Amino acid sequence: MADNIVILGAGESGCGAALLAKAKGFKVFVSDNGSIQDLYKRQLVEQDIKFEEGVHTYAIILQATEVIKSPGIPDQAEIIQKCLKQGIPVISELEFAARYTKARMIAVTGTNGKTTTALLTHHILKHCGIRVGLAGNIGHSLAKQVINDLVDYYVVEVSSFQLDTMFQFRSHISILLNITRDHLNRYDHDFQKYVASKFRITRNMTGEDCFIYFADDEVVTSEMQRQQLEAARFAVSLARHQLPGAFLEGDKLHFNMSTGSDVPSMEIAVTDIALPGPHNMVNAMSASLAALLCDIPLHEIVTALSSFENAAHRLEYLGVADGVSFVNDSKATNVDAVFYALQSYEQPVVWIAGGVDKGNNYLAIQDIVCSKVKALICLGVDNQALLEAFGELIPTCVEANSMEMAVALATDAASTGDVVLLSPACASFDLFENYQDRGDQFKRLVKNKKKVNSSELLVL
Ligand code: UMA
Repeated sequence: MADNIVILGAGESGCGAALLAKAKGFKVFVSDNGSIQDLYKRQLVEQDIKFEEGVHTYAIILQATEVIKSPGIPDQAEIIQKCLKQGIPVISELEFAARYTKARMIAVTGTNGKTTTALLTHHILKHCGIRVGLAGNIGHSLAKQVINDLVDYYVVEVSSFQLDTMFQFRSHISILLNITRDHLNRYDHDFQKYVASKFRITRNMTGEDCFIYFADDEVVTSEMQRQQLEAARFAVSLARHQLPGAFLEGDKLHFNMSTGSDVPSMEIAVTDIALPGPHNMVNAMSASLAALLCDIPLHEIVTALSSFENAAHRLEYLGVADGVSFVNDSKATNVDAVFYALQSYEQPVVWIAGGVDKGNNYLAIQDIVCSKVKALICLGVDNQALLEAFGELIPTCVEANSMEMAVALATDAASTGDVVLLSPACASFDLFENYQDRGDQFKRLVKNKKKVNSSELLVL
């Protein structure tokens, strides 16, 4: 076993890994080439863990018997390449943490929807009295939780960055929601490499484990044909009935846990689910299948689904002002997320979009934009790509260079019954600190809108 652990990056994952490594008696050194947040610095000092910041001292790092890398550090980083060249294993915090728990793992990945699905799965299990932790990309270190290890299950949201350095990690239930183009700068702009990264979620699964996947995603299903999957498969579909699995038909979700078509399906009404849009039906079916596989009775799942509150900035309903609904979807930083958002509304949409374009292909959402969007407010420093894609197609296209201006223009463009949707398709770093800041500014402005009758606003 490795005895000299070096941790690269002292954010949530690195700090958690350091605390666990220390608790397990390893010699630990943490190196961060930026500045370490006070919160994390305090935790390291309290546990007497040695660290450096503002630099990676190669002479110390290359003494490691094992390196735990934060997901934000790319494999191509010089320090990682040097470690690998010297034969030092480089693993993720999740890989390290999983060695020290006997709890069952429910791992959730996908390009979009993984946070909602992880939250939903965790909510259902918790609602039913199961001892369950929530960890991973969602923002909570798994390693930190494993120190006391007080639960029987962990729901772990896993990003491709984390999967890339996971080798022995075995999940008992894996959920793969979808795979679309994202983060390709970390994958040599090779989509297949990103697909392979996502499929690492099935690595080490045995015949006793269960793989829940979105069967309508052709990227997922064609890769499944190339992979040797031991785990039992559960299909989720909006279009077809496949056994075993879940599918949407009319206003009901149907669940069949066996391959026998003579067994009547279990049903949940769409109206029992506190989330809008077909993509959320996929999330709800996936989370419910995971819960059924944990032997949770259907009626308990229904109660939990109806009481679920999603995280902020994800199709977050802000309420109605002057007959117009406002929705904050600031987390939508790619075109697929916008597609899902637009799919969720029947009413005409005033769409606020824009920011730092990560190479978006707007053609992919042209049809749905044309059918739903009556006005586009381009919010960004450089709105060229959006204007080129939609300038000729949408009746009203205007530019804004602040959230204040965007909300004012959107309000002017909207009529009673419309939805004003902030769903940017872009990163936020041109005008905002991050997507949370962008969403919070939007929420604040909607709340403060002078013409708003404040009693009409539901959540702010
Ligand atoms: N750093 C170095 N050397 C480098 C580069 C960075 O030391 O060469 C340091 C930075 O100075 C910083 C630290 O590494 O202090 C940051 O590491 P990190 O970015 O991995 O941050 P963590 O706080 O550990 O957060 C990570 C995930 N971050 C990323 O994947 C970029 C968090 O996901 C996750 O919540 C957390 O671990 C706990 O598991 C965030 C994310 O943006 C939310 N994820 C991406 C996404 O959802 O699209 C994948």
